[in-house]
Amino acid sequence: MSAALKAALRAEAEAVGFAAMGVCRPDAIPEAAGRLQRFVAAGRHGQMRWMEERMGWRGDPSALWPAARSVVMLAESYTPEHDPLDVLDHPDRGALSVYAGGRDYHDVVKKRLKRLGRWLIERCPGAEIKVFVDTAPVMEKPLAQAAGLGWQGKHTNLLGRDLGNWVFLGALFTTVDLPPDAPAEERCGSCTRCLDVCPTDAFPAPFQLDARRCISYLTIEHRGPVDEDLRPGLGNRIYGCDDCLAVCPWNKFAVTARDQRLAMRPELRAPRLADLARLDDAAFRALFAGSPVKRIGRDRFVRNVCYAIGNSGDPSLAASVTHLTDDCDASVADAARWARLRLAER
Ligand code: B12
Ligand code: SF4
Ligand code: SF4
Repeated sequence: MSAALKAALRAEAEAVGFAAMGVCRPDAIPEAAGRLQRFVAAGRHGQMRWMEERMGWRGDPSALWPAARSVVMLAESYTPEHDPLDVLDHPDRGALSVYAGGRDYHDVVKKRLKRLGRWLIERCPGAEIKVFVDTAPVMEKPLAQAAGLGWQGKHTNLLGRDLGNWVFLGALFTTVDLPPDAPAEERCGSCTRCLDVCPTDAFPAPFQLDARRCISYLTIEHRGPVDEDLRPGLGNRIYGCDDCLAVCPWNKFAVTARDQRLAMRPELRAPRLADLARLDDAAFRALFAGSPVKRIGRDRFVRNVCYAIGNSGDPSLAASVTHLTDDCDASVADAARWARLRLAER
């Protein structure tokens, strides 16, 4: 175990652009497996059936890769320069979540992790590494807390005293034995801002989320029509949701994003819903090339745009969904008909 190696690794992590680094042991999150099991048993993962697979690995990093000796957790800041909630006051515009307005963080963070991993291997011949961002069966938030980066707030995301909550997480597992950091303590105190602001009441209790009610899940992960009861709560949010993140008081101290590729493209800050309703497959792919939005495909995206138009309260927008009422995609057609009906009711 080398404290000097860890200090040099931390300096390198900062040099390649990460906002923070911490280390924990692979067995540092013994409570996570049970919490994950309860989350899945209660059905809170909705259609994300992949969460039911490889639960043993997800809940226990030492089962995922028994040779790993250390888990290095990294945070990449994407703190926005604008107030992401401003667009909610413009119902003829679509609100895209900040993380989706720039380059896909999966690519950006993974490249950085690989660079850091190569640095470590060069200094420790024979060492092995594996890097993970988001999609692997790894519980990144409890690991980041165990590695001292910050704590899981009542909104369930990781936040830190100097980091705020606008951070992506990445993990570097390694066979190198590095001294662990002390886990971070929870500092939400009596604050409940994130719980109170949630438009769809997605928190059954502090620190717990029912993904089935979360707009991020409904607009990104959920296939098929969204329950009619939940559609009004979406407002004009057409990809993800930032409300619970944006109100957190710890963001006052947040480090700013260093990688401008993650900054929101100006044309995606408040795009006109009427323009988005016209996107065909090719235009959708051209607009969202390199962005995480492309992952959901034109149909789910336009379905979300129709819900937002239905929620706009602006009857002049009804004409922009007329051509979609007989769309090849059944969810788009259903959403367009719903939007017209809702606007006509006004
Ligand atoms: C599935 C998933 C989702 C789902 C479910 C989210 C969720 N909270 O579980 C949906 C689609 C809704 C989602 C949404 C978002 N996501 Co997401 N998502 C994930 C993913 C792939 C897995 C998370 C997971 O394991 N959930 C299962 C539950 C059981 O885990 P958990 O939230 O950690 O649950 C803990 C609490 O419930 C807690 N707990 C339970 N009871 C109690 C009681 C007490 C007292 C305490 C202290 C704790 C506690 O213990 C559990 C285990 O630690 C991770 C990437 C990864 N591989 O980890 C990204 C990740 C969590 N997502 C991320 C982001 C950015 C988002 C969004 C902000 C995107 C957006 N703007 O729309 C939203 C935020 C919504 C929210 N309020 O959480 C980032 C979060 C970064 C951060 N700072 O934490 C991650 C880490 C991806 C990444 N690599 O950066 N996401
Ligand atoms: S992301 Fe939005 S819908 Fe989901 S929990 Fe946070 S405020 Fe609620
Ligand atoms: S808004 Fe308040 S309760 Fe929610 S995560 Fe931030 S400090 Fe914690």
